[in-house]
Amino acid sequence: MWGFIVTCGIFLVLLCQLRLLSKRKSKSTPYNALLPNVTVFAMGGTIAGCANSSLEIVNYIPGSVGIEKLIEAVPAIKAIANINGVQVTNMGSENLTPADVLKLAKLILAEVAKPNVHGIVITHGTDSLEETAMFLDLTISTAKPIVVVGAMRPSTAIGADGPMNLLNAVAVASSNQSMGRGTLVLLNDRIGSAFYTTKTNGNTLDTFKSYEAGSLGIVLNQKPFYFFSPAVPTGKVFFDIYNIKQLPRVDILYGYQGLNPKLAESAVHLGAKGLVLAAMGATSWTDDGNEVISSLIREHNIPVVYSHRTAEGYSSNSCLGIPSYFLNPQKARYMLMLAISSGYSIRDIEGLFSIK
Ligand code: DAS
Repeated sequence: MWGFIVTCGIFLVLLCQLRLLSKRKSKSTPYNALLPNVTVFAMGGTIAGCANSSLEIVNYIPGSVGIEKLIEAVPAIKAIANINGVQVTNMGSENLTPADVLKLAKLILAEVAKPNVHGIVITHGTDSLEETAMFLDLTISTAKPIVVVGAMRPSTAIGADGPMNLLNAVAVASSNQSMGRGTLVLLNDRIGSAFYTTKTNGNTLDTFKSYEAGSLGIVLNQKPFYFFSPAVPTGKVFFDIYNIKQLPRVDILYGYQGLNPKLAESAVHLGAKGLVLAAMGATSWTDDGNEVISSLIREHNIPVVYSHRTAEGYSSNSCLGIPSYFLNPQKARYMLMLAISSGYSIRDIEGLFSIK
């Protein structure tokens, strides 16, 4: 009798092990040599967010789901590429720092150097997505596709946009048509350049736009369609970050009626090595504000970039400092940080921003 019970027990344990093994096997789909290899770096954000109801799209916890689960939630991905998921951080992107972005860029540089890696996807919160995308566009010199993707609804929501955005991002990163275009931003079926695409709306699915440059293309049924041949923004340069250990502090000051000119002084006293102004109109700053700016430039020889608080527009050279031309403040800031890190003079920085 006891022999029979023990035999059954061993049989049941073996059965569970087999089921578990088969489940585990189904999770890690076998490598397919016919497919491209795409590495997905996960940073967190709404795409990895969870709410306590499928109706909730405002109150949720970003960065709750790991990259493995995000990939498992879209089995169709494995028919497009072999995926290697890397969890770098898992947080709301408002809390990412330049140090996090520098670390990510160095991980990507190492990954794109591998001959068997065809493309890169970065899953990211949308609030500061355009900043990370800009930094990667200025530091990852490769023809391989680099695609930054996010979502405007948490993964638990009805009609969550994350799974389709992730699927499309992998499709874009796997396509030869995406090569030689710099870092790309993909949400809501649209492909935009990292250099010009910005978040225009705090809530809607179609929030990422580049008003002046437009989209580069769209994705339909996991196939990218581009409006132009591969090209990169006029005058775009690359910065070598291999020896950069820490980025300098550069702060952004917002322009408004009666702005406090002393804030610029405080920023410099608190360690800013450069300033970016979100100026009114093209490059308008108050007279008393400009007096402080010009004394800071004189006394500290710091670069001050005049960008614009307007969603669109062109900050030309009719200002005290360095006009940002088409770049918005948050994008101009990373370009200025990299220029300072690379030892650019103020005159070099003027040339960097000017679109010939
Ligand atoms: N949770 C915010 C973020 O991480 C918004 C988002 O991802 O959509 O940026």
